[in-house]
Amino acid sequence: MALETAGPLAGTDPAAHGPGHLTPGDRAGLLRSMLLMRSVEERAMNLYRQGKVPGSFYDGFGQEAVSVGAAWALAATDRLCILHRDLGAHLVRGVPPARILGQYMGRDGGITRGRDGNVHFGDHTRGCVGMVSMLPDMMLVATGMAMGFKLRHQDRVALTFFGDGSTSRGDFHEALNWASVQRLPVIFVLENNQYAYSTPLAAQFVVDPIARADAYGMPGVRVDGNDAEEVFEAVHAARERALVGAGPTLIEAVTMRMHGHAAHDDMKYVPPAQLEEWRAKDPIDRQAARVARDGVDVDALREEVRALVDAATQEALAMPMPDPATAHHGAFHDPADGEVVLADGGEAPWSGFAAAGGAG
Ligand SMILES: Cc1ncc(C[n+]2csc(CCOP(=O)(O)OP(=O)(O)O)c2C)c(N)n1
Repeated sequence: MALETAGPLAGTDPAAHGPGHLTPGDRAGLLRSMLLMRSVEERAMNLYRQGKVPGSFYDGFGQEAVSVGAAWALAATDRLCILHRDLGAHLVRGVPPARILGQYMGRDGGITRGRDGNVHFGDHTRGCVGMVSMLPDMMLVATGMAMGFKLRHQDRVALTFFGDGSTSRGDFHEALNWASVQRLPVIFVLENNQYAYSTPLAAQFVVDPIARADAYGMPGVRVDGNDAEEVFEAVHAARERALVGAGPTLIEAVTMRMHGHAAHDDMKYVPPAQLEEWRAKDPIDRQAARVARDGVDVDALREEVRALVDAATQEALAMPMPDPATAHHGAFHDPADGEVVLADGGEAPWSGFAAAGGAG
């Protein structure tokens, strides 16, 4: 099957969608985005080990289905707060892998042009809001954006990812409460990957966060976070709900952090049996099996992604370091820049699914 089926027009014919909403092209596109995420992150880890990535390196190995499945359900005009395990969302929005690798290496061609290292970035021309380090402040940012959409009577939603560790902070409760009181079009995607750095769930909370959704008067939906299609369906339903003014949804995607917190963490605190159990539920293997049944040549897809990341790596390595004389450029918004306009007239290389529903 041709990869173009994952392009912007693939989902624009509502008749092409089955009861599960996704076309075969979408399903292959989900796999391709997950492969791309894993491949870019594996390459970045190699670059880190070669001393080319300053600081540490954070990845989402094993969690690819969450960011890819969620981002796939959004329209071009929606906004996302993307965190440190969610590279797939940047890729679904069409951020070129070379710019991401350049970002990790602090190059001038990276998203922040060398102003910030690794995961604190977002290409706002593609609706991606760069994260700040303090967790989970982005829940409040997403809530604020949703408030703006509501006040302007716009048919748009905001989505934010956050981790299980974030649920112990006050911002989590403030965001859920305000979003619910105001019936805001915001989707909260909790990425429950079993650990917050070295803290296991049992030491994090007594009541599962999904039960707290009830306390704030919004639906709480738990999904298999290693199943991109299940994540997609949950976010799609939450988006439909948000657009009719019914308010926010809390989605808990249950998954596993298969690597350490960052490259410097050997995660000795994780029992090997737990890792083995989750390795058997790898989200990419699962989607690959499905897509192969649809008749897609998965090996060719893997090869295409590998070649793309090879080329992106060379492109990123050729990027110069930023000129120190420009360090202050872009520190403040310049009104002369005008309003942010979506790249490519608002198109991005995802399914276009949300537009197909007429809600985008
Ligand atoms: C308020 C705050 N405290 C501590 C940190 C340092 N820190 C960064 S990531 C992290 C773990 C977060 O765990 P979780 O929210 O479960 O997300 P995960 O890393 O597992 O995806 C910590 C403690 C931070 N960034 N912000």
